[in-house]
Parts: sequence; C-alpha cells; structure tokens
Amino acid sequence: MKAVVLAAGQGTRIRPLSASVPKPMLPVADRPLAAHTVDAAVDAGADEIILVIGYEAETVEEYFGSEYRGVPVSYAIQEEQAGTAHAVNAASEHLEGPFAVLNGDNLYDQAAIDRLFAECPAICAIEVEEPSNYGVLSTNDGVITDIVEKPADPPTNLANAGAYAFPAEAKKWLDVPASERGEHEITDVVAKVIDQFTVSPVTLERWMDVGRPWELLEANEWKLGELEGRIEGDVSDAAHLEGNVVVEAGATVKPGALIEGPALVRSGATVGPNAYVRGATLIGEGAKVGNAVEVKNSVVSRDASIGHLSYVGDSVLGRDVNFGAGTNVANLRHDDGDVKFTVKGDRVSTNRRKFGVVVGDGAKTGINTSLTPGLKLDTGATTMPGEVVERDR
Ligand code: TTP
Repeated sequence: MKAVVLAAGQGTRIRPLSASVPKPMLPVADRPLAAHTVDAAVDAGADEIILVIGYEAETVEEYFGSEYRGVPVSYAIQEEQAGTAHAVNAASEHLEGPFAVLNGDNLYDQAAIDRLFAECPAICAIEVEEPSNYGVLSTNDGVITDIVEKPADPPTNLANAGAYAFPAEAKKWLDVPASERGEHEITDVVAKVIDQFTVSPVTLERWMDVGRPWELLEANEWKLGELEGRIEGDVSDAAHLEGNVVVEAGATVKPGALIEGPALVRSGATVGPNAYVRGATLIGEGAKVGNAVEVKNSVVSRDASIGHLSYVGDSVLGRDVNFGAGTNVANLRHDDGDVKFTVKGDRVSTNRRKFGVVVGDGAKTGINTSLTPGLKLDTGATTMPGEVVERDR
C-alpha cells in the first residue's frame, strides 16, 4: 500500500522553532519528527512514500531523497496550505489502489500502524479525556459509524488520531468543499468513506500530535526513552554515564561530566568538562554544553552553545542559539501552577508544572541572563548581560 505523509504545514503554533526548519524536520531523538512517521509506514509495509510538502519544502526533500530505507519516495507540492484533504488531493496523481494517510507531525505506536495497514479500510483512534477538542468517532459492533469535528457533546471518547487506510475509491472523494473555517478537511473525506465502506477502528495505545513547543519536548521524552545506550564517541574515563546514554561517533564527553539517561549526544557535540546532563535530553549535532553547565529534560538543537555555569531545564533551544555564561532558566513557578506559554498571541497552559523557555534559532543571551518560565525568545533575539527577562521578545 502507498502511504501519503502530510508535511506541508507551516507549524504556526510551534513558532519560532519553525521559522526556518519546517515542523516535520524538527529533531525528535536521532531523526526529524516526520522520519518517525515515515518509519512507521515503512515498518508497516508501505511500498511507496508520498510526502506532501509546501512550507520549506526543500529541507524535507533533502532529508528523504528519492529512496528511504529501500522504499521509493516521491513528492507532491501543496502550494497553499488549504487543509488536510487539499494536501492529500495534491498527491492524487500518485495514487492507485488503497492508500494510507499519516500526519507527518504525529508519533504513533507501531503495532497500531501495522494493524491499520492490515485492516484497510481503517482509522486510528485514541481514547482521550476531552474528546470535544478532537474529531470524535462513533462505533457500533466494531465498525465506525460516524465522525464529528469538535462536538460540544461528544458521543464517545474516541478521538480521530489522523492515521487512515483508505480504499482506492477515496481518491475520487478528495476534492471536498471548504469547511466553515475555510479549509478543505480530511474529516469530510472520512465521512464519505464511513458512509460507503465498513471501516474498522484501530485503537492506539500511545499517540502524540506535535503542535506546540512543549509537545516537541514530550515527543523527545518518548523517543529518547526508547533508545538503548551506546558509546561510539570519545568519552573520558573521568566522565560518568548512567542509564541509557547514546554518545554518537564524533561526539566528545569530557572529564567530570555526569550524564544520566535517557540522553543522546549527537555527532560533533561536546559535553563538559564537569557538566551535568539529565534525561530526557537531546544534545544536537555540533552543540556545546560547556564547563559546569547543567541541562535537564531539554532539546538543544544543532550547533547551539551553552556557556559555562549555566542552567537549562525543560526547554527547547533552536539551532545556533548561544547562551552566555551564567544564563539561568527558571522552569518552575513559585505558586507551583502550570506554566503558561503564548501560542499565536494567546496565553495557554502547557499543563506542565515544569517548563522552561523556547528559544528561536540564532538567539543570544548576555552573561548572567535570567529567563523566567514559559518565556519565548524569537529567532535571533538578544538579551543584555545581567538581564532578568520576563516577557517574550
Ligand atoms: P496542522 O497541525 O493542523 O497544521 P500545521 O502543521 O501547519 O501546524 P499549525 O496549526 O501550528 O500551523 O496539520 C496537521 C498535519 O497536516 C500536519 O502534518 C501538517 C499537515 N498539513 C498539510 O500538509 N497541509 C495543510 O494544508 C494542512 C492544514 C496541514
């Protein structure tokens, strides 16, 4: 079966991290987010991957090339991000026979994706506490009977998890009219398939939709947690590694460093001397965690540098970020409340007691900068030495 992977979105909610790197290419453990989706499709037996790309399309194309893990990859360009059905429709000339559709910003459990492919026509569902935030599926006798988008009074707690195995006929139904919010939604295609076919629900044990920055952190917690420890880089005898720690070839861990897994130190990165890295943490390619720096539960993207005597907790640092010496991130509120973060102008709860900062590519802090919980520094933002930064910039 061919698998269409949607990766054209602009990732507006995860800004500034998506300013130049499209969301599907943001790092999740040892590969980009969308590679986890494509891997799931390949492992489930997909015989061709069709990536729908648009925003920052070249970055996706460069990574996957024309063949990925022995499976041919082709590309469909979605010029304008006009909705998920519109995205699949952009790939329609590649489609023949039954086809799967997966979101390139979702993580799925593999067993469910295997069943999705085997049980076509089928749709992945996940049990959630607040179904009214999702497309909700109704079932009867093991068959999906209805789908309703964000209902006030949800009929079940089964949310649509954005993974579909469609019959060949669905190709004819991709050109749906725009919905009230002006997008051509895949929900309308799903409704037609449910109406015409017997569609099985496939329940996911675990699923994640990466939309906002702290969800990238949570995706890393998931996938770093699955890595098995392995040392291929240069680790000093005077460093100490505990739990599942991966040090890739070309990475250096200097004397006095303590790394508690799950942690991944990617090629070209250096840690220490005397640094303390706590899981789940990703230290990206070429990144530097300097002398006496502590990093906990964070994503440090490639070529970022954290100067000596700094603390970074529960945070996401973009590419080429430079933290001056003594930069300290606060990741806990005095009132112990959930940390809030601004997403597209709205202050929303992260539902996390501990959350630090999100820093766009190339931002720089002056020495002894203090950053408050839930703060966002934009691409290329700077702070002055000794500043206490309480507002996004
Ligand atoms: P969304 O998460 O709804 O959109 P997005 O990824 O652009 O993020 P944001 O809402 O923060 O701007 O999209 C779900 C999936 O579908 C995701 O994998 C991106 C993909 N998509 C497209 O490929 N084309 C589109 O037109 C849309 C709306 C989404």
